[in-house]
Amino acid sequence: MNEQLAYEDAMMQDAIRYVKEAGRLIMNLIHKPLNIQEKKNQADLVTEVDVRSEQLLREQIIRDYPNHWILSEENDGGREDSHRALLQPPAGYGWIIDPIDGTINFIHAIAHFAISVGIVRDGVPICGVVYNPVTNELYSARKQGGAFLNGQTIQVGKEQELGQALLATGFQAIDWKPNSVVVEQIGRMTGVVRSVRIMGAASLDLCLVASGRLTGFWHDGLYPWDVAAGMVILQEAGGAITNIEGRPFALSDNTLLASNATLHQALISVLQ
Ligand code: 2AM
Ligand code: CA
Ligand code: CA
Ligand code: CA
Repeated sequence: MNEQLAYEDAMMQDAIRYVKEAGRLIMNLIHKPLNIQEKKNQADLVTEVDVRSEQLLREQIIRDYPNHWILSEENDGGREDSHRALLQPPAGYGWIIDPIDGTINFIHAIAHFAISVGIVRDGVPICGVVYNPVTNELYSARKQGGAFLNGQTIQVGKEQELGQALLATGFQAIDWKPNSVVVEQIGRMTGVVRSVRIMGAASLDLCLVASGRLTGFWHDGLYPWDVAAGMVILQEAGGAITNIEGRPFALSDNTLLASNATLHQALISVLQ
């Protein structure tokens, strides 16, 4: 193993330790009364647990990697340019963190939320770790190193027909409002694919595609911390990820389609 690979492998092992640590914190607090605050609207919520999970992750990274930059939802999400912050990403290594992805599920005690930690080198996501502390499912991947669920190799599904496809989507995260374009897209999918789910945690939804349980996932208006980790896991599992026009997905993109690759073009045709 060359020096850079060994360094990045060590970072990924550290990321796994950090998310497990944050998972323990979340599980210790899950049954306590939650202090819930609205951010931009009634669907944009943050709890004390999100904030404490993020603090714990940031402290560990700053201690072990003081020269790396960090982008995290509760720290940076209020910034006007937070969604576009990665148009010109800083050079070197950076960590992109969602301390609880699926906060609404967490608040409603639905076991579909995760801690998501992506590692970026010169703007390119190279490692991803996504951990669901309730089910104890840990997804991880390093570029060209394969994708894993609790240490076992995972791969995208083999569906070749839209009629066999199970998809997930979610509501536009930025400027959440009723009757968004996704309602119309779901309408077009109905009767074409097997079914459509709205699970509510983008990082995990990408991992469900990576592990072959979902065939595809599309979503508008996500932020870098929703996607940075999951996209590496998906790609390493053989999946495709683009924007809705079919161009390679960038963290600053406003639209996203992830799939088992086989049905990618067919899904773009239905969505466009
Ligand atoms: P979050 O739980 O970390 O906020 C739901 O479809 C997905 O969109 C989740 O991954 C959710 O992440 C994300 N999302 C990001 N910003 C959001 C917002 N303002 N309102 C609702 N969901 C948001
Ligand atoms: Ca949020
Ligand atoms: Ca999120
Ligand atoms: Ca979050």
